[in-house]
Amino acid sequence: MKLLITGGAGFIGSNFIRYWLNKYPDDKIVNLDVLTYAGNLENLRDVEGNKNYKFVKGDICDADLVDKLVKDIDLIVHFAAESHVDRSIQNSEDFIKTNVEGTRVLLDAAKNNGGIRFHHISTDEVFGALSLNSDPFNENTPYNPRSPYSASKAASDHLVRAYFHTHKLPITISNCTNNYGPFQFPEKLIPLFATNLMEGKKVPVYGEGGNIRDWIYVDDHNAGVDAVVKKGKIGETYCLGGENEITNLEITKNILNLMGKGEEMIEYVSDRKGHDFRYAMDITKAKKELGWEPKLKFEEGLKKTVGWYKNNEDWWRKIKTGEYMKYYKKQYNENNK
Ligand code: NAD
Ligand code: TDX
Repeated sequence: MKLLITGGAGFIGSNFIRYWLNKYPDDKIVNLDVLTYAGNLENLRDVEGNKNYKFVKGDICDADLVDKLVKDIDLIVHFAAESHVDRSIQNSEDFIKTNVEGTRVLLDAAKNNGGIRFHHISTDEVFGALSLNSDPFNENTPYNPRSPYSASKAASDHLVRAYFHTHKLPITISNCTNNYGPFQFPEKLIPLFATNLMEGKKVPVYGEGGNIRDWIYVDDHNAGVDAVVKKGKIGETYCLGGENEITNLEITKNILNLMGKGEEMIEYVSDRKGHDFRYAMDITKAKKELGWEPKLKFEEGLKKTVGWYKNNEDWWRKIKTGEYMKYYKKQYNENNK
């Protein structure tokens, strides 16, 4: 099987490529990534020599390029997105371009080339925000996105379903909760806090730190996507999650603990605008229909992840100083001479 992975140089996409090539070593992967600030080829250094792996630098909004690339593809797994809520609050333009228009371009290429199997990676945030006592989201929860990021992801989910109903495109969608693990860009809570502490900086907790997220280890998410792709019903959506709700303040204390630091390193800062209070996912459908469930306990996963950031200072320091942008442009040009 030959797969087109979009956004494979980012956090989840790069972990997914590694996961897939390990599990299905005979499959071929083309990774299409434009290398925004979040795309980093160092995330894939260990697979770049694999004969079944090919990187293409390009934009998912480039219809001609995408149309050419999908010609001999059996499965598209679409990760590429602008993914950071805070950035979408500052400026939503790229979120609409990549998340909505980019998804439209990919869907048209899949449709115009014989109806290629298409899996769309989405998020729990499309469902809105929960209060403390409400039931977790499930596949039937009405959409109610509240940030420009989640609104753009919701729009893309609707488009994907529309291509199924209108054009019979063989699609599936997975909506997952907050991922954590190696190679996550240090703007997101867990890597930002771990790396700040290694730099001797404080950790900025928004508001009072009472907001709740459901965290899943990235390879548990990837196993879920694998299960949907192999066993999911065409046209269906599957909710994936870690069954692991925790407040931001509890996570912060866990990270401080793992780093041997005290609570004086917490800095309470202004709250995120429109900050969703709680996300949680009911994953009964994925468990029953796919036989999938998250495996790694959060305590263990967090320890492993913080340990990874401790052991990979070179990776995140180059990102935090901006050096990685120069380095990777140079490396890319050299590889493609
Ligand atoms: P990320 O920001 O780490 O990576 C995104 C990747 O997409 C980068 O490599 C970037 O260069 C690439 N990209 C962006 N715009 C592009 C374009 N126009 N053309 C080609 N490539 C482009 O994101 P992530 O955290 O790995 O998230 C991946 C996907 O999973 C996204 O669709 C996101 O919405 C979804 N998701 C993320 C989480 C999470 O907790 N991180 C949870 C649920 C769903
Ligand atoms: O500095 C911070 N301080 C803080 O208190 C940051 C960066 C975050 N937070 C809070 C905001 C959230 O309640 O921590 C929580 C997690 O924040 P993020 O790591 O930015 O993730 P979140 O906004 O929950 O969105 C993530 O999960 C769903 C991903 O970034 C999305 O791409 C995914 O769809």
